[in-house]
Amino acid sequence: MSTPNNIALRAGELRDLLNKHNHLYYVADQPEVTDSEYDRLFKELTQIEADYPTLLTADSPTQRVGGKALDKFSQITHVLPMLSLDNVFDREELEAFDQRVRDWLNTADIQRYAAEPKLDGLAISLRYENGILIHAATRGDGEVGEDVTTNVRTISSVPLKLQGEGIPEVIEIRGEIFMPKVGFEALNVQQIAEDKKPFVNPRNAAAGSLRQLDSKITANRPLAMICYGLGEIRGMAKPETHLQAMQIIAKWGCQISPELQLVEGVEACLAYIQQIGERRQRLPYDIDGVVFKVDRFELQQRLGFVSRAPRWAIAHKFPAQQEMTVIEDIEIQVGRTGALTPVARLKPVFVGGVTVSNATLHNQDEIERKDVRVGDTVIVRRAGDVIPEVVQVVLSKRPENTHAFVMPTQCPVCQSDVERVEGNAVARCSGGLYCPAQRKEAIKHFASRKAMDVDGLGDKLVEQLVDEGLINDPADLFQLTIEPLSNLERMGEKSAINLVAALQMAKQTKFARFLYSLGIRETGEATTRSLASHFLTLDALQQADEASLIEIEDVGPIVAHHIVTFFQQSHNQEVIERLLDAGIHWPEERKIAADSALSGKTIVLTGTLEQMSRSEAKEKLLALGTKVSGSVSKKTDFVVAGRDAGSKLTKAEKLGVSVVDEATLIEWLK
Ligand code: D41
Repeated sequence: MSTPNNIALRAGELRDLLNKHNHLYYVADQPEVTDSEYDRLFKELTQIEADYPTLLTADSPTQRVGGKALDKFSQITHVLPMLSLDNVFDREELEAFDQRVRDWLNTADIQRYAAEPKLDGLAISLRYENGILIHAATRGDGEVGEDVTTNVRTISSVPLKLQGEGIPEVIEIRGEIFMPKVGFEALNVQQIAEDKKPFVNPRNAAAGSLRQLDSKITANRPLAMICYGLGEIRGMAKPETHLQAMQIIAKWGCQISPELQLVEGVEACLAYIQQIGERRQRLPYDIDGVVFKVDRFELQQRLGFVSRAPRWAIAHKFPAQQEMTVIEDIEIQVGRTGALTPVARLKPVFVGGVTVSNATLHNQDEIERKDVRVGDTVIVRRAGDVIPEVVQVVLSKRPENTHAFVMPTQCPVCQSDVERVEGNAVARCSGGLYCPAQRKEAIKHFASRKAMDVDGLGDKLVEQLVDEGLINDPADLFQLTIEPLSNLERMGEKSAINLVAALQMAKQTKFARFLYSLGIRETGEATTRSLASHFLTLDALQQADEASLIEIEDVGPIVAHHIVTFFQQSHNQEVIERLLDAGIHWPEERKIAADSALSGKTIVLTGTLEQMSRSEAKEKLLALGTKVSGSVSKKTDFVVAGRDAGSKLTKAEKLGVSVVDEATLIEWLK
């Protein structure tokens, strides 16, 4: 049956009207119709869509009520990674950030920043194609997030369709989903009335609401979104500044921060922090700091990012919050590398929005310095998402008969000797992988999200698997079968099947992730990524010596030593072999820009560059596949000589090495 034209037209008209009123009500805060008028239009559209299902579209406001419940969220790979933000906590660190920006750009000019409060919620990316919201994804690990589209569609301040002029073919709009304070209070009143557990803070409530598989539940939660950035853009010229970009998306109907403002120079940044700090309690949402972004996109582009955090943005967090409580016990945790960490068990206390019952005491030196004892009343501090720590003991409240704490000389888990290297604060269990605690931590790390990302294999389950003797190392995971798994406590056949399937899925990975998952000491995400893109294959890396490892970005002698030692150990070799035999694989790594004309050339930068800093030039040259060296030799292909170049230029001329000027360098980089 074909749909009458006039009805299709009316449906379109109703959608546009309802979307407009929705925006006026939730984003602009200037309603033009009464609630009952809105409801009447809404009912009319619902009826049309029920009668003519082909007229139902993705941007229909009727889709805001939630849809069918999901089994699980599927994954979405971000076309452009969602970056993270570095933090600073005081004036000095903020000045250092501003200085780094200016050094990199090689300018003395006062920098202009876009400033806004840092909302305490969840980062989300919205993808609009021809103005229609196609999907919404969580940040996840920055590369891959979860598809929460049906849930996000229920959020009133998220436009289902962008309105107005110049809407591009594709645009990704990024922002924070949060729960306003008022909504949070109301939700908790309701939770308590329904005999359900209240949420600890608005952030948890927002996260819990967004991760509902049943979007009908999300639809009833008071969530909102404020946009702060862009991802992929197609079919539109990128605006020149962040502020312009935000003004454009605001015109299309997106909510942007009402506090968004330009500030010039560090003093103005500090004044902004002060101003927002004073109004913090009265803002309708929780914030945990202020974000500053270099306003000009061209400069953002030049600044680039280091291991997922842009050089052009910074979060200034508000000072940590502190509370007083009592230490009930001090326990020792054994980490992945055997490090023993004393942890204070606290009388639970509410600090900075969450209840804290543990705080790290770091190590023996720290305990001695602060003289922390069981029974002491202490001040606990929690800054942002950092692990809570004990700041100081309130000596006037110390009870009688307390004892100074001493670190054990035997590992509390495996009884191996505890070793402490001269000059190193960390005490370590010498048991290595004999120690069940270290084994457990190694496997947890292996399965964790940034590593092999085994869905459903959480910390508790790893502990259970090791305790039950089902696994001893990461490679054992891939030998697990459904039968023994389903017999575990709190595990059914369905979860067992899911786990085996998730392990199967995890076998397809990336080289850098695989390296990260091995848990080589002191090698984090950034280092393993550099290792992967430098060595390209596992064989090449395993054969590398310390001298060649030190050549790599952010690898120093200590890390190089850890890497070599790791691959020398026969136990590690054996586990790696079994992992590969189990079918772990990754796509071949490719050298970046292997085909550029400069690829493989050795270049030396000398003298002062006018248009950029040497660090910026170096990074860009490296990206073209060149080697950038610090000294001139016969092997040097080019010397780039800036102003006042000295001995390196003389040497180049003596050796007959080609010398180019900054203008040529800029040509190359284009
Ligand atoms: O309000 C926020 N939480 C906020 C987060 C913000 N106002 N701006 C942000 N800007 C960025 C960049 C600079 C990467 C576009 C952010 C975040 N990122 C962010 N949130 C979570 C991870 C990163």
